[in-house]
Amino acid sequence: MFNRPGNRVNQQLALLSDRLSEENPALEGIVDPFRALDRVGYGAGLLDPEEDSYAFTISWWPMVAVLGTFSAGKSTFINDYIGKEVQRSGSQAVDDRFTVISYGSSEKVKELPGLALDGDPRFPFYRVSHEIERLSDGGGRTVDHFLAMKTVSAERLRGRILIDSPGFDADEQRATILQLTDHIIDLSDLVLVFFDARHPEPGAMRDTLEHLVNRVAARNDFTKLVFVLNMIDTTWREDNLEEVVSAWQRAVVRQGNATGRFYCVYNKGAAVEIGDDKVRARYEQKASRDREEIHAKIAEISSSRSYRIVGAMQAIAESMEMDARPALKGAMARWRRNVVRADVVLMALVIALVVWGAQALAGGFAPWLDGTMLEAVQDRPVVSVLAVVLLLVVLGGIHFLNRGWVARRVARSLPEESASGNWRAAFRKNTVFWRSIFRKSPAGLGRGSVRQLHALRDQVEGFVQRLNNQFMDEGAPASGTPAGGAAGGVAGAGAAEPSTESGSRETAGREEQRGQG
Ligand SMILES: Nc1nc2c(ncn2[C@@H]2O[C@H](COP(=O)(O)OP(=O)(O)OP(=O)(O)O)[C@@H](O)[C@H]2O)c(=O)[nH]1
Ligand SMILES: [Mg+2]
Repeated sequence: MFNRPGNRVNQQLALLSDRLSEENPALEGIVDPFRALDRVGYGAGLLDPEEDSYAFTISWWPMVAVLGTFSAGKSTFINDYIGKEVQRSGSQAVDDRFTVISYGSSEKVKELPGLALDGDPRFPFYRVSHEIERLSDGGGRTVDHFLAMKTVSAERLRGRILIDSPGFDADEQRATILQLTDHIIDLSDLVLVFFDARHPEPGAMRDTLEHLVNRVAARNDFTKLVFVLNMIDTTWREDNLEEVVSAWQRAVVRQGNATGRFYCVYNKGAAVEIGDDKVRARYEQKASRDREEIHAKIAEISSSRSYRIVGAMQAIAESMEMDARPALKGAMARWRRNVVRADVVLMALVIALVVWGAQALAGGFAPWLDGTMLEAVQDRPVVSVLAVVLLLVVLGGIHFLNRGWVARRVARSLPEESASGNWRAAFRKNTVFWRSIFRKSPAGLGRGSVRQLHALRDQVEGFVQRLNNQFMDEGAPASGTPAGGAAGGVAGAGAAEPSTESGSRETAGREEQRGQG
């Protein structure tokens, strides 16, 4: 009602705002334009104010997933990157679930159950538990079996999420883990696939290659794939790094991926002692150069994600005006045409029936024409009025039944989920019984709303400027290089954001709301 979000939605947006001010201040102010966009969506019936916000259809925090074979040093790499012992590491298989690591204000690592992720629209795991329950191989497993969350105060976690994963082994893995892996690859901006230089032969990494490499290759997402051969220190005695690397690259390429980047690194703290000074210098140089490039890639995704959020907001506003509005108008026209047609046919039938009944009652048309029946009618005013009222009720009833039938048929052709929201619910809002079938403009999407959408899009332009300034000011400090692809981020604005599992958007309104503003 009144185009305001429900309490829960309101709180979640406030939370989002808070987190942005802490981690990505350049984007903090964009929550208000999102709220304004939501108001138009609520008014049009495209969004359910109790459940939805356009802000929830976006993954706000860029995500880096670290996947790969068992004990390949994934957790060690993550700890080193963050600069804190966030994850346990060990020579045995350690991780059996995905750990989502994000920024928190506490210096100590805080562990939260996976459920914490599920209810939080800041994360791309929002509402993932329904999905997990559906997928999980019986036994009533919950989201906590598959996902954990850790937060800690670390500069490199500001404004981004890292995901550590269990070692990849398709045979062993439950279907749910595999599905989650797919989900995570979909949502991630960058996927680091770790391999172990101790076992670079194709057999040892078969599952990883088949599942991870193939899957991503099949989705044309190559650019976000980074292949990392870790623990190269272990090859120092043979000093055959080139051989190991090329065998590994061949195996990856054979799996259908020739476009991902390849890096070779090792972790100094965990490495074996490299006994030869020359070899050590060479290895160190290679590893530190590659490590820096990986870190730069991680830094880059934050800026491009920021641009994509701004772009997504513009894309939503545009889709409301250019897609939803014309589609609703078209649906309303079809509804109107078919209701009128059905009305004419059915009402003609009823009237024909009445005429036939009248002449049958009088024994032909003559008594009606010469006035004898009219006198008889005038003698019985109550009955006559009742008859007329009855006729009107029947005709009215037919009209409203037609409206309902036709509306249901037309509604079925409209999607419930789209970038601009639930078109079906928005259409239903236009067909409630008190709205005339002759209205042309969709409820809540009149000229006033369109002007508002334009104003919002203009306002968002300002954010692009602000982001440019921010990333230019930042240069390439701890957080890395500014986005080379910044402009590309904006240009790619139309590209659909991976949407979170948004629940069904049921019809929002019985309230008629014209374009507010
Ligand atoms: N030689 C060497 N050992 C490493 C390196 N990185 C990690 N290790 C060791 O390898 C073992 C496994 O490391 P983890 O970081 O736990 O590996 P992981 O990929 O997270 O393992 P899972 O979570 O069990 O799949 C640990 O004993 C680490 O100390 C490296 O660069 N060189
Ligand atoms: Mg691990």
